[in-house]
Amino acid sequence: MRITYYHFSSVDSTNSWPKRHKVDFAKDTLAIITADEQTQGRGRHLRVWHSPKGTNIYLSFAFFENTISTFSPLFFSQIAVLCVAHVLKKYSIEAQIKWPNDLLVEGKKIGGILTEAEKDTDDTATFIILGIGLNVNMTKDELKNIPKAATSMFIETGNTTSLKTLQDEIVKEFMLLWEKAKQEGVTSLKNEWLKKINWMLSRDILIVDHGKELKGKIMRIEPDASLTLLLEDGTSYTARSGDLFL
Ligand code: BT5
Repeated sequence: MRITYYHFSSVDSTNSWPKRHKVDFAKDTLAIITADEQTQGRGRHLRVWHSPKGTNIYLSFAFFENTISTFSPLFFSQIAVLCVAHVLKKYSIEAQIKWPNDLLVEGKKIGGILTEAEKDTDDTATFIILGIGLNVNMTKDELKNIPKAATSMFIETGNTTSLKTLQDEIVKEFMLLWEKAKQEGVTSLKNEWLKKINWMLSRDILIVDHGKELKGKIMRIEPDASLTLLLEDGTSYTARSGDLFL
């Protein structure tokens, strides 16, 4: 697959930019969009992703995947989160995955994945955008602007990290995992994802799914990332998306 890089010193969002330029992308090309800052960095459900200049990774992979592919957008999201976890490990940072795809270090968020997918007009391909936000050199003071507990590689290791090196490592690892999935199938990657998320089993949680608030204990998390809760009234509920509060 050909790779085309787009780098911006400033962009609204590395996910929004490829969405606007979708028609310009070739079907056999992987576009990698990076930026020094995002002026409208987004989390899920249009939440703000804090994206100060020159201090963090803001990177999106954008590509077309044939609709008959066995790799779903959600599976790519699992690859993306594992990829970042592997790269963090090279810097001696042990990250946990919080459902569905947050990266935490001891309960504090260090990164997140925003996965978006649009069917092509002729319905033969899906345009997938995987946005990775990773806090790299953010200081304690800068992290104070984030409403929830957050951390950065700098806070965890005491060292500043080259953004360029880190970006190259993320791209390399992502390509490696994608190739592995093509060669060996999805099972081992999904199992690794499950292993990294299994710490959440039996936890009492609250999920907000499509506006509904559900309290219960996590009974199962499946390889396809669906999560089953045992609710307080004894019934069960399976969620495929939503916000989870521990
Ligand atoms: C996510 O959303 O965790 C997905 C974040 C994806 C960001 C990347 S950056 C490159 C690409 N371009 C974009 O525009 N987005 C992607 P969510 O699970 O909804 O979490 C959002 C919540 O995380 C916010 O409501 C804050 O509480 C918190 N937050 C915001 N900025 C943060 C940061 N820099 N570090 C840690 N937590 C943050």
